[in-house]
Amino acid sequence: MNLDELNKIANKMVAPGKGILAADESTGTIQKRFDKIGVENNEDNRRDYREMLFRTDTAMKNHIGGVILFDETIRQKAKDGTPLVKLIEAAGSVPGIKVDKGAKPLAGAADGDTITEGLDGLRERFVEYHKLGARFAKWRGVYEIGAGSNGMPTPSHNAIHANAHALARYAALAQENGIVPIVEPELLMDGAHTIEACEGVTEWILKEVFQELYFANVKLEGMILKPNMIVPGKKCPKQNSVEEVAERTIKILKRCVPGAVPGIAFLSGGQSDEEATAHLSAMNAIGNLPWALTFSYGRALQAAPQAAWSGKAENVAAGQAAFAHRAAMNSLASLGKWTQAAEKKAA
Ligand code: 5MM
Repeated sequence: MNLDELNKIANKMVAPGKGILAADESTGTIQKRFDKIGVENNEDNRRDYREMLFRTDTAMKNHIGGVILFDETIRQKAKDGTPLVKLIEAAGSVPGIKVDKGAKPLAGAADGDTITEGLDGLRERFVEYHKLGARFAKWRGVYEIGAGSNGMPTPSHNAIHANAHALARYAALAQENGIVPIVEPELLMDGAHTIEACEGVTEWILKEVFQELYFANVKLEGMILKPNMIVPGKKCPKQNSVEEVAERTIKILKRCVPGAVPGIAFLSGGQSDEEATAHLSAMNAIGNLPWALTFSYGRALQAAPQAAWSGKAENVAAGQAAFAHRAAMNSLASLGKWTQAAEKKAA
């Protein structure tokens, strides 16, 4: 492992004004997205859609430091035969790969507790992904606040510990193979829990993750953290202000994330496009942060281009315009400079 090289890649991914495009939907997840816009979920449509995004020059060159791909996509070629990975590299962005195999029910735990699988054979898969062009990877642990079953609320200590351990084993294997690990512990915002509950559980999760990263000898300078923001559950009657979300998120991150980590790139987790942008901007406006603070959004970057494209070749320009707009707004947010006025002016 060359730590300088890993650190260089990580810094490129979260360079000022840049963030990450999470385009790593598995076939099942992209099905849900395509269902909403009436597009058949086949290999050609998945290729055409992602080619449209990766050929959006203004967004890719100016605002997207890295793109997370799914196994199928990292092997796919554009219509003209150019590998999709080459389109990303040509834009000056870093190609990455999702390597986890999804969250499965955790044996012996309450309903709702999961463990993310995919460690078996991962060393060999990293060797292949590196040859295919991946320079960073992503693994997502998933946690849900809930009543659980048999009187056992979730997430349990077992789920928090098991996922932190798996994230650390994955991250160590990635670094061994010259690949920057994105470490993604996601506390879901489904449910009716309060912002206080999200804050308490997220702090516990992050403390456990960084403890396990330490035990696994993961070098913090060569990784990126992809956490949830501190937000109330979607069904919570009290929805807190943008400022409160920003202040609570920064407070917890400062408690848990060492300054040696080059960047924190948030997931959007089901927030609306504008909410995700406003929250990120408010956090960066607080300033004086030890890490770059940016986006690694899936839905909050892609919902608009998906709707504009709707699977029609004649809508490619509209899809690209919608993607360029969201990327530009989130770029401003990563600098703490997004405003409602900018949102409306550019729309
Ligand atoms: C883009 O969606 C990613 C892949 O999900 P599946 O493995 O379930 O298909 C997902 O991991 C994503 O990278 C993160 O959750 C962030 O995406 P959002 O939409 O929450 O910003």
